[in-house]
Amino acid sequence: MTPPVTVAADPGPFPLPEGKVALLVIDMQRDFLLPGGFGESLGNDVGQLQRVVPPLARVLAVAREAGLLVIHTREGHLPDLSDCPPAKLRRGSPSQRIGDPGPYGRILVRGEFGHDIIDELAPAAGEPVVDKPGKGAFYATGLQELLDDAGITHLIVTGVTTEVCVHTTVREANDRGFDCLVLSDCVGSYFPEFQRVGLQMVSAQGGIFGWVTDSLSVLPVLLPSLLPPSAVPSPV
Ligand code: TIU
Repeated sequence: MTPPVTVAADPGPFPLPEGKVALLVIDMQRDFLLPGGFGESLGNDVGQLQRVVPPLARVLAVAREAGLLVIHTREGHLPDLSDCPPAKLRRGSPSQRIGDPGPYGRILVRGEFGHDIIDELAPAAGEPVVDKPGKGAFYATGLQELLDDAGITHLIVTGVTTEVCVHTTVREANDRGFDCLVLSDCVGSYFPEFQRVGLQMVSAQGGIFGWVTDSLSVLPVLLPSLLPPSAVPSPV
């Protein structure tokens, strides 16, 4: 059996075993990325998240071409908010709360325009979209079963925000035995400091709950045809 290909990462090479790797795209929703949405109502600079879109769109295209399972997630709630804990509803002092009417429909409510994924990263036909009421993608969802049924053991993790839903999901995945590779330029935070430290937290202590690399490192491994000709081993 040939060993799996690996991606250079921090703190060490991350294996991509054939047929066992999925791309997870976390919460790339209008409510978090567009001006006027939930993210901005919390007082955040949504421009900080926009920079994730071009590299993530490239990774998404290559992952599809390479035949990886692509899974999208969306944070949000039922229209009656029965799945939203009162503590989450009350939290902070946003100008608009979950369920309030906003420029893109009711904020973080399933079925509303703002709850859906941005056009640039729209799920392709057949790609699972996991709706989650929490920050982590495993809590109160079918993600674990979906991954187990597909034989997935390794996750390439992207999306927003680095220190909230990406961190929570990677920690949940790690506790469930999945190996996670976070792509630094394909995850985003409203706070540059949290982005930097959040990524360090993942791979510190010998990869305490994951690995970190960037899209330029992973793309040619996913699709060897993207390697420059000089890097392709010549046949013997
Ligand atoms: N506020 C913030 O940074 N994030 C969230 O509320 N949700 C996600 O990270 N998706």
